[in-house]
Amino acid sequence: MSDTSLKQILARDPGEREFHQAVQEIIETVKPVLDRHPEYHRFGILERITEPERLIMFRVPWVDDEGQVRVNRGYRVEMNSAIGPFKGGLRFHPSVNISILKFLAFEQVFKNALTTMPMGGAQGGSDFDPKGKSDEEVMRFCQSFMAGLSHHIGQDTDIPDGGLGVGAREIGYLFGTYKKQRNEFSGVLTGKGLGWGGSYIRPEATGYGIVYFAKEMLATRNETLKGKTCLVSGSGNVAQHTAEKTIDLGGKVLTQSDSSGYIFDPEGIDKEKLSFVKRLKNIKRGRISEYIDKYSGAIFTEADRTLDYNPLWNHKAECAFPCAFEGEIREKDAHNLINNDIKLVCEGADRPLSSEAVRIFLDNKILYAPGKAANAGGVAVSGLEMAQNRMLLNWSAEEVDQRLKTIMKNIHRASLDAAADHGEPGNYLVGANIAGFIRVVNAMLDQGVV
Ligand code: NDP
Ligand code: 2IT
Repeated sequence: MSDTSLKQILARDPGEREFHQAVQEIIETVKPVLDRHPEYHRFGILERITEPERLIMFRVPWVDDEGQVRVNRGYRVEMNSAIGPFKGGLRFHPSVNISILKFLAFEQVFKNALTTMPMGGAQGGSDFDPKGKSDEEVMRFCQSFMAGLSHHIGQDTDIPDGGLGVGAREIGYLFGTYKKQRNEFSGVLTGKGLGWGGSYIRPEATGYGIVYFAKEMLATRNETLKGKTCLVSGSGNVAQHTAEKTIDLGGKVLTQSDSSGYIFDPEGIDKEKLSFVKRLKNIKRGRISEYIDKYSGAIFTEADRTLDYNPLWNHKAECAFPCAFEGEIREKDAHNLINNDIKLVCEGADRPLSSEAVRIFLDNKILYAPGKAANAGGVAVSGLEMAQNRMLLNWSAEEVDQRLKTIMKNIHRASLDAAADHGEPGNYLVGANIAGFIRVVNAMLDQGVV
């Protein structure tokens, strides 16, 4: 692809910063593949793969507890269905817009391809902020959101799941509305409750998978997580289960955070303390600062958005797992981590590192994994949930966990092999992008210009 056509792709949607960054990264890293395959250019692969197959946008009106009418926006970006029906999460957060969802959906295409399961890529969501809303408000919002979305999805068409701001509670309300509207009990959503079609280990899968991936990375240097100090950001689904599996494997977790700040516990967050965090965030829906009221040895530091670094990443540790939000490790954070002798940086969230931070870790030969490889365990177990729904049965937790371990091992191997094959040994970013890209592109070529 020439620079001119990249410019043309980007110029079509000016201002879509997040999407442009994701496209540019893929195009740069898959260049060795493009050079080997001139037919990709002839069949317009890059022009097609960067254009959503369908983009749905709808009004989401709902009534708050004071009787006021509120209006949010709902979206679903159906990016690519070359290898299977559209599949990917939903995000409810005030920052949600088309650019962010196009970036997430674009990443999802390659992430899902890495699992080798038949799942295309999509992402959706709303600019609704669940924080501070009552359960009833969240329910009314979810019902209206699904009323707008239900006619565009289905178990053979598009299967959403949760994501940032969308957990078990929201999936329950969304599923209830879909079932009522369509008169159909199907596997249209994943992340369902265990008693009504959900899979064991789906809530844990993203975090557990991240740690299984990190374990594989460390093994390439004959190391393990045992005794390693670890910084984990976030305190939601991904952060909690990343911390849990790290503790299981003998690591020492020092931090958790939310949008208001972070806690540092020099003695380590053990299983009991983590149960407190889970209750605090999942049931009480409280703030992470409340941790220090219970565990006085820990310190809380309030978030300061005027800083160009995050002090969470300035503690000495061997492993870093950013599991909260995009762009949370910037250039200065990367330097701070390296000055503190970091060994491994494994992305739990979707693109939590700035491009500069990625470059710094790669230049310094730090073990670095991109989210699309490391956090693919979540969507992989969603795929297993779909398989179980089709068979009308439930595998045991042990069976799902075993399959998850194998999938993460395979993604790790495929990323390393693709990196080595294309002259970048040990570069998981290049390897994951190429391995995912090749699978999707081969399917697109087989299916003609559609
Ligand atoms: P949750 O909503 O469960 O948790 C999100 C966490 O991030 C919360 O602790 C939240 O704090 C914190 N957070 C939100 N915004 C900011 C911010 N601006 N600065 C700092 N912290 C912030 O979401 P998940 O754990 O599910 O998702 C986390 C990341 O992982 C996202 O990037 C998501 O796309 C990605 N992901 C999720 C998967 C899943 O299966 N759930 C699968 C793969 C990727 P607060 O409580 O204050 O809002
Ligand atoms: O970003 C992600 O991979 C998810 N939010 C999970 C998607 C899914 O369909 O399980």
